[in-house]
Amino acid sequence: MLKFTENDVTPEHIFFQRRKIIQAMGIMGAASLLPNMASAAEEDLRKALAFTKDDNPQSLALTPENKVMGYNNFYEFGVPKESPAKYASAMKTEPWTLRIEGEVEKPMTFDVHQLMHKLPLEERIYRFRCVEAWSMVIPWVGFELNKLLALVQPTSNAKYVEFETLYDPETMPGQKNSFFGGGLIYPYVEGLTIEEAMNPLTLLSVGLYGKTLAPQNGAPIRLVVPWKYGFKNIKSIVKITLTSKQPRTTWNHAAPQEYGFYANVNPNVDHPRWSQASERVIGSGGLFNVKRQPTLMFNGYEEQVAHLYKDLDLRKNF
Ligand SMILES: Nc1nc2c(c(=O)[nH]1)N[C@H]1C(S)=C(S)[C@@H](COP(=O)(O)O)O[C@H]1N2
Ligand SMILES: [Mo]
Repeated sequence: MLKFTENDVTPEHIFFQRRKIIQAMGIMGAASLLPNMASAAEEDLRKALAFTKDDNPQSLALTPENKVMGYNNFYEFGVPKESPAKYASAMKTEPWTLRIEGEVEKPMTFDVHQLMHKLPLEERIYRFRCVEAWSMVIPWVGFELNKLLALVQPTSNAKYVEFETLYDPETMPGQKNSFFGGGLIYPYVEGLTIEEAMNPLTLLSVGLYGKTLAPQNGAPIRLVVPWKYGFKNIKSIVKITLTSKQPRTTWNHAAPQEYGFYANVNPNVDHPRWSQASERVIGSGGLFNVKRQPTLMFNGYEEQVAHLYKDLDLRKNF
């Protein structure tokens, strides 16, 4: 997103086709730089979860699981869309603790695997819209963030919620090598207002397609805010801090004129370098006819979230 990379302009069908050709030729590409990290990547070590099903009342067409797990942004594991699936299995996701502190009555440290059994899990089938103008529909499994925040009891000074990804350059090559990591500053950080964090749509996800998250999707726990651009959906979270001031966020810091704090999906406010009026539907069509569809205001969640922004100029606060 920061640099105008090939990924910004490669349509998915070309991407998947090219990957097949590269695989067929037996060329490892960048993997040869990291010989011991690629081998376990194809194995599915995900565990089945117990959860309440989403009836999918709008009959959203799900993005195929292999696309959800094979076309990713997780710059800690490289910028190309296929890199996270290759390298993220090096990340140690067990044990995993999640620390919650700051403007709360009861700062706590949770063992995430215990947490997954403590809070009832539900499936949420949500539209997902990346700022790069592609979209998916993903059956997440998780719990509402507000349920977790209730346990730590935010104080009246809590106006924002800050999230932080694991920092471990030994297993996250993008944190060690700035070129590999897309030039971002790590750890990756994100933030929401307290009202956004408390909204019932806002999910902490621990799974998708009925199983625990694959590392490339942000195992063991990541944020899902379906009315915002994908980069707000921070992965592999180790710390949540409630604050009185608006936190710094990774993409806003990298390119403030292109990526705002709010990052609400909005077809009427274009990215400086491309239109946001429509989107490419990942996994749709055949090789040469990937479907484009109009982008919806707040990604289709206007009814649930528009009230949060009634006093805000969405053009200025993009
Ligand atoms: N830590 C971290 N979280 C991240 C990113 C990242 O590079 N690092 N990329 C973001 C972007 S740009 C998108 S579109 C989504 C992609 O999530 P997915 O790969 O599970 O579809 O993750 C978001 N969360
Ligand atoms: Mo994204």
